[in-house]
Amino acid sequence: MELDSTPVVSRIANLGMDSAEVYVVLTSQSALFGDSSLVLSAGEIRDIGWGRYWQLPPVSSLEGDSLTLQISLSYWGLEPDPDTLSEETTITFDLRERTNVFGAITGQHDVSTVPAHIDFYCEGYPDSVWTSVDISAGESYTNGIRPLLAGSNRMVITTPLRYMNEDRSFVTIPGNTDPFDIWLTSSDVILIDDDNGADYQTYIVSSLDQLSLNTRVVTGAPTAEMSLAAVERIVWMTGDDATTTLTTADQTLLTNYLSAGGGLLLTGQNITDDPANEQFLADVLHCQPDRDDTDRPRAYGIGGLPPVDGQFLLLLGSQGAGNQNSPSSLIPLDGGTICFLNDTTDLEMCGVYGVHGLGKFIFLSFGLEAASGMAGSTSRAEFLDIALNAIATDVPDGSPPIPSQLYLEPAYPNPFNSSVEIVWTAPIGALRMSLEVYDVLGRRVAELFQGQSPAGTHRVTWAAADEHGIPVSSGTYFVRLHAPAVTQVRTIRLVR
Ligand SMILES: [Ca+2]
Ligand SMILES: [Ca+2]
Ligand SMILES: [Ca+2]
Repeated sequence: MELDSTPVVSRIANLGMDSAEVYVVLTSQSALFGDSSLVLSAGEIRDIGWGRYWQLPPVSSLEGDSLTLQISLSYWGLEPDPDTLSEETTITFDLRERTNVFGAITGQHDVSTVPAHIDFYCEGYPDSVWTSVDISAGESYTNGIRPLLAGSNRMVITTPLRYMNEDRSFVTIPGNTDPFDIWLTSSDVILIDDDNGADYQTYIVSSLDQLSLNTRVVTGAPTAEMSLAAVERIVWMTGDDATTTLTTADQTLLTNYLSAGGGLLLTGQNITDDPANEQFLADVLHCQPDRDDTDRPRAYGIGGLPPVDGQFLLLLGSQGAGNQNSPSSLIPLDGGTICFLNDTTDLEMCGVYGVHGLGKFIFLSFGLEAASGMAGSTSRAEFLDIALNAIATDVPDGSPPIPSQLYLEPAYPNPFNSSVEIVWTAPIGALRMSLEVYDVLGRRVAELFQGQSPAGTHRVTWAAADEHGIPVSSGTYFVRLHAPAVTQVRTIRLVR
């Protein structure tokens, strides 16, 4: 019996001037071996199993353009043949092959590059960061120190709060330098999920989603490093937390944010109850504490006031968080205008709005997450729509118009059974581009388009066959649109 003569694929991962990290992966499983694993040796013996990477000891003293390794493969068979089989395999690496990415990250607020942190995850290492980079304004990046493995990789981009974070899959091709140019989407609203670990933010998120707003959720209070500069609107919720609603650092951050022209909707049933918040409430939100628990789960918007006119929030019911054990009341001070009462006859007040510096705020001494929208009351989404418009300010952001861009649409259907439609749009002005399909090992499977794309929307169907017309097997593939300074990838899955 003989071993499959080509059971290994190998990769150079970290190629320095005189050393290299070499990875080997077993990929072609002969029926002969069933579920068993091979043992692979190059100085040491390691059981690596099918489809898994194995890192050889670092190779040093590289010379020339190639590196040749002798690898012996051994198999201890139990079935059908109990004998040990072995075979020598030679792998030659082209040391000129390395996989790099470079690029820039821009967003509509900034003419220059956006400062962003990128974590790269490599195929075979989906759970640990392969390499990271911080891209500062005006810089691009080439990861020459730790090239990525060729294959299906992923980049997670953490951006300033004014943008949405991004999580993208992309394909790197051995020997290529792959460009990325990422255009970030602005966040419409920042939700500060400061409910001390509870899940009440889900009620607010679902309502913001109904309004089709790009919501960036920050878990816990923002750190000093998270720049609120040019963030237009914040919803800050403290849930039923009673001990750490707003820290001194939070108060400073909110004060500076409002002074600079931000818009704030602050909501929480115990914010006024903490004596540590009293000075902040008086100086910035123009109110003072009243009772810590009114026992009235309702809020009536005062007629004629733009932020709340005619609204009635019911803080009971299964469509809300059901967490209002202690809605508080407050008393407005100079500069604060009352906007919510918790009863139609009583005059206990539970909402105030006003300005501080250049900014606008609405403060609710109850939890908006509990507003259920039931029994004819105003829904959370309706209230948020009105409130967020009321606190919107004109933050100057110098936005240039969004340029027309090449765009690869999500594939449909996906997963697909026999064929999939790929759609892209191209801006005015002929662009030379390619549209190709790659497998998870980074091998090109099919070319769908090559040349100058006319402006407009274009469609092409891929019938799940390779360049020789031979059907490809089930699995994950990547559609890659590539043009100067543009690379976009869509993941598709073939299920036969
Ligand atoms: Ca939470
Ligand atoms: Ca807090
Ligand atoms: Ca309270």
